[in-house]
This record gives sequence, C-alpha cells and structure tokens, in this order.
Amino acid sequence: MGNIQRLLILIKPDGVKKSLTGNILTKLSEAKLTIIGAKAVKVSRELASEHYKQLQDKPFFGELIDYIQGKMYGAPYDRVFAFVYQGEDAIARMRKIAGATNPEEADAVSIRGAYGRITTKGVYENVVHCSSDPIEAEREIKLWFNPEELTENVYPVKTEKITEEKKVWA
Ligand code: DAT
Ligand code: MG
Repeated sequence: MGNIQRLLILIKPDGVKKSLTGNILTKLSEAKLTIIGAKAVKVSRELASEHYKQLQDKPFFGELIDYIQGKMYGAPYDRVFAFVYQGEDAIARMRKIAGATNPEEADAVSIRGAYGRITTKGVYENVVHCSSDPIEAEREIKLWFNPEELTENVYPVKTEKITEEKKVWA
C-alpha cells in the first residue's frame, strides 16, 4: 500500500451526449478506487484553455477547446462531469481502463476503444479525460476543484478572507 495517487477524470461532452455516464462509471469502478470529488461543470473558455495549455501550439488546439466545452452539442450536453479518484497506483490503473488517446488505437474493451471516434475534422472524441502523471494530476485537480469540494484534505491549504459577492440559496 505504498503508492496512493489521485487523478482527475472528466466525462467529456461526447460521453454526456451519448448517455454513457453510467457505463463509464461502471467501467472505472473496476479499479476499486475512492471518489473524493464529483460535480457537473459548464466549461468556460478560460478553464478549457488552462486545462489544455500544454497543447496550445498544436494545430488541433482550437477544436480541442470547442470540444471540451461541448460547443458542437449545445444544451443540455455542453458540460462535463468531473471526478477526483484516489487509491493505490490510481493513475496507471485508470489510464488502462480509459485506453489510448487515439480511439482507433485504443484497446477495444477500453472506454475510448469502445465508445470513442475520430470526427471527419480529425478531432479525437475520446469520451474521457484521465490525468497522466502525479504532477499533472495535482495541477488539474487544483484547477477543477476547490479544497472544500473534496472529501479529503489532499494538498496543503491556506485560509484567505474573500470579500467578493457569492451566490447562496435564496
Ligand atoms: P490524453 O488525453 O490521452 O492524456 P493528450 O494529453 O496527449 O492525451 O491530449 C489531450 C487531448 O487532445 C486528447 O484526449 C485528444 C486530443 N488530441 C491529442 N492528440 C491529438 C491528435 N493528434 N489529433 C487530434 N486530437 C488529439
Ligand atoms: Mg493528457
């Protein structure tokens, strides 16, 4: 029990549109990890660009940003479901279940192999995002979740007095 990791999983808008959320969570549950955060997110351009910032020079970057925002699907599919999973060797185990980046090359029984496609424009619609190493995972988890949205305290926190207006239940 030496290598407890955590990672970000996103069910991307094609997974939402194809009504695959249940199937995907069932496949992921085979790894027997713990979900320590979960939410639905309408992805802003800023969040999308920050999430994929290491790919900003790729020719497919613009389409990748539109895709993660679900632009081509529209309401009510223009969203992702975000999860933080934790457990022993979590990253390698989840990436195996997710499958290779290119859905045509992914193992047929992986999530991407079973459900992904390449669009006629060349976009890999590969259904899920899965952090690829512990450093990337930490950056992504901190980008997508606030400390109070996780059930465990996994990274150091500090307290700050925020004076901004905030929505509360009426
Ligand atoms: P992964 O999502 O497996 O970690 P990545 O981080 O290299 O892969 O790329 C992020 C996303 O960008 C990937 O899920 C789909 C898209 N992408 C990557 N390479 C691509 C390519 N050659 N053509 C089209 N889309 C690509
Ligand atoms: Mg990646």
